[in-house]
Parts: sequence; structure tokens; C-alpha cells
Amino acid sequence: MQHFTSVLDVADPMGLVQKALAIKKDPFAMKALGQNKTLGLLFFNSSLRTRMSSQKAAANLGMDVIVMNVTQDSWQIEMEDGVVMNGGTAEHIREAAAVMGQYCEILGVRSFPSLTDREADYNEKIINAFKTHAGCPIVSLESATLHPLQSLADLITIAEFKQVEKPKVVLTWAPHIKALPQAVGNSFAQWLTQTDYDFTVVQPEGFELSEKFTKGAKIMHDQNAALEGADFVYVKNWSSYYDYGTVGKMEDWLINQAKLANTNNAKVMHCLPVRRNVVIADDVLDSKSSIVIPQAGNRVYSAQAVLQEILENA
Ligand code: AN0
Ligand code: CP
Repeated sequence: MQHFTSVLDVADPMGLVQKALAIKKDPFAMKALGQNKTLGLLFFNSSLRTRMSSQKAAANLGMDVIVMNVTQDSWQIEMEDGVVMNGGTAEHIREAAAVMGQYCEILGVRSFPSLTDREADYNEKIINAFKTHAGCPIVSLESATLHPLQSLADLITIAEFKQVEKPKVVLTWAPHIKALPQAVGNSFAQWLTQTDYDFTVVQPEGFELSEKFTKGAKIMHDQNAALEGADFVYVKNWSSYYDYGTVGKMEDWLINQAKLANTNNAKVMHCLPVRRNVVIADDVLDSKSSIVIPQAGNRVYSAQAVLQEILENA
């Protein structure tokens, strides 16, 4: 593996899940592998889990870490090629990425979409600019359209909690008060369709994800029907892909205990952060149904498996 920006960068996704589970049993076994190597973590947007779990994963591998909150601490970076830079931006991504590549063996990048220009967002301008100009492996810490470190942690969590070989997994849209990226939903669908699990995506009309990522999944619009018999219910809001960036507030899509009645005693997942009683009700988050905390815990082993794979192939 050279870069890690989607499941398509991974030769054997389920093999990587098994690798992460082995790392979880013995997290310090490869402490020498990352010695004298530096991981740069670049944040264009906020983060709790990705930031802390990636630092911990790097430490477990013996790596040094440099964290940069790009939009707060650095110069304002120009992303457009061929422009006269007489405005607010002080340096170009061509220099900025190349320079950071001089200091780091691996660079992680978090950059959310604009949610105003679908074409630009889905062209993954920022993460691709890093791939082109940094001269080192790039790891997505959630790009405009995908969050593969999250999806890998999700698959690790399902592998740990599943009671049957091929569980029924339902990704359900949930309401929100703000327009959020499609990245977590896109990425989860893209990874799940690589498994032999029974996989359904359910959302209101007009909130379907891009078929590019959901091809092979069952697509439904009736939440109660979709949840029937589910072993795992993955809850996430996203704004509209087709009416790009439109927020959906349909409160009857909130996940509460009543919604879980016809599931197979389903475990409930969410990438976090989650707004309580907007997206998921207290009666679920505070119950045994919820596995969001171990799920977030697995972000360490997801990041560690990816970093280890890149270091081993360097
Ligand atoms: C982000 C999103 O929905 O993509 C990050 C989730 C990991 N969530 C929010 O902005 C609340
Ligand atoms: N799930 C996730 O990526 O969380 P953060 O945005 O806090 O990193």
C-alpha cells in the first residue's frame, strides 16, 4: 500500500481487518518499525478521535508525530493552479505540500468538502494535490468524499461483535440540524460492499448517496422495513448528494429504542461526534445496544494497521 485514501488502495480489505485485530492483541510488537520516522497530521477541520487515535497509533509504532492545524496555525494556502496570488493566500499547495513532505515520512490530511460545489468536492482536489506534490505516502483523515480510517475501524468492530458469519448490516440516514458531508456514509458503503455481509442503505427520497459508492448494496426508503432483522444499525446523517449540500431535518428518522424493536437485538454504531436526541436518542446511546465507544476505540488499531502496512512497504 502506497497511499490510503479509499478501500481501493487496499489489496485485501478483510486481511487488513484481521491484521488490525492481531495488532490490538499485541500493540507494541512493532515499536522499532517507526523509529526515526515522522508522521505529519494536517487538519483543515476539527477532530477529536482522528487526531488522538492517529497520534496513539504512531506512538505504538515508535513514530514521532507533528500535528498542524493548517487553517489556524499555518499560512493561508492557495489551492488553485495558475492564479496571481495577490489576495489572501500566502503560499501555494505546490510548495506547502512539498515542504511538509520534506519533514515527514507519512502525511495524514483531513479536509472536508465545501458542500457547495459538488464537482470540485468529488474531484478530491486537496487530497489529490497532496498526493501529487508531497512526495510521500498520504493517509486520508477524512477527505471531501471518504473516511476510510473510520470504515476500517467500523469493520474491525463488526468483526468483534458479530454473532453470525454474515450479519445483516443497515446503514440508516438520520436527521441533523446542519449540512454534513457524505464521506462517512460513502466510505462505509464502499467498504461494506467489499464484504459478503447482507448490506442495506436506507434514506429518505432525495438523500441517496452516489451510486459510485453504494453499487452492490440494497437501497431502501422505508426505515422500519429496512431495520427488520438487522444485526448492526449504523446511524449517520449526510446532506443531499443530488440536491447538493441540502440539510435534512426529518425528525421521524431519529434512532430510538422503539425503532430497534424489530431488529435482531441490533448493535448500534455511529462514527461520532453525535448530537444526542437529534440523531440518536439517549435511550439507545445509554443502553447495551450502543457500541459507539468500543467502535471509537478501534480507531487506534485501524490507524496502526494502515501506518504499519505503509511502513512495511516503504
Ligand atoms: C463530520 C462528518 O459528518 O463528516 C465528521 C465525522 C467523523 N461530522 C461533523 O461535522 C459533525
Ligand atoms: N469519527 C471521527 O473521525 O471523529 P473526529 O472528527 O473527532 O476525528
